[in-house]
Amino acid sequence: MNKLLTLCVIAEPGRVLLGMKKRGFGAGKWNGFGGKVSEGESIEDAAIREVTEECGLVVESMDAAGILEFTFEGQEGILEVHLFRVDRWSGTVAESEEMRPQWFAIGDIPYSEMWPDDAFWLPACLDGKTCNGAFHFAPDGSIAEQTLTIIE
Ligand code: 6U4
Repeated sequence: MNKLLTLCVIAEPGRVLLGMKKRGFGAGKWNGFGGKVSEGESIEDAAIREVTEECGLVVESMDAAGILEFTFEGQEGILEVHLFRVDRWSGTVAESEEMRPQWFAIGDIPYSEMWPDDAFWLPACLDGKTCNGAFHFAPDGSIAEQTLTIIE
């Protein structure tokens, strides 16, 4: 069975909020905000909950921006990551136990310190497009195979 996760891209014209993951899966990488969907929770509710837990902001408006599937050589299971674009929020950005948030200008996104798939879909996502894709990772962390469909 697929593991359901969320990933929120919090952006306003010219800049995007990323978090440095401090622990667990993907530690040491800049990433959007999200995590596992809990039992009985809707995917949208999970996305909104994770944003507040990880960076302190309260989502006021977001839209679904596609689904990305991640698989890993030699490992069972598929991570099914539901992508959301957050364009309105309230509250103030706060560091959490899990994430150190920081704003980046769109031209300064630190792709070399992010999951390697991000360089393929994040620019399109920031342009308001829908990204549906599948990325298969080799044991060294590189992308062995990929498909990506970008919908205007
Ligand atoms: P715990 O530690 O159980 O509280 P939780 O926050 O529920 O963790 P976590 O941190 O495992 O879940 O979620 C992983 C996050 O990383 C999700 O937002 C999805 C995201 N993610 C996973 N693979 C990714 C990839 N290849 N590219 C990417 N984000 C990815 O940009």
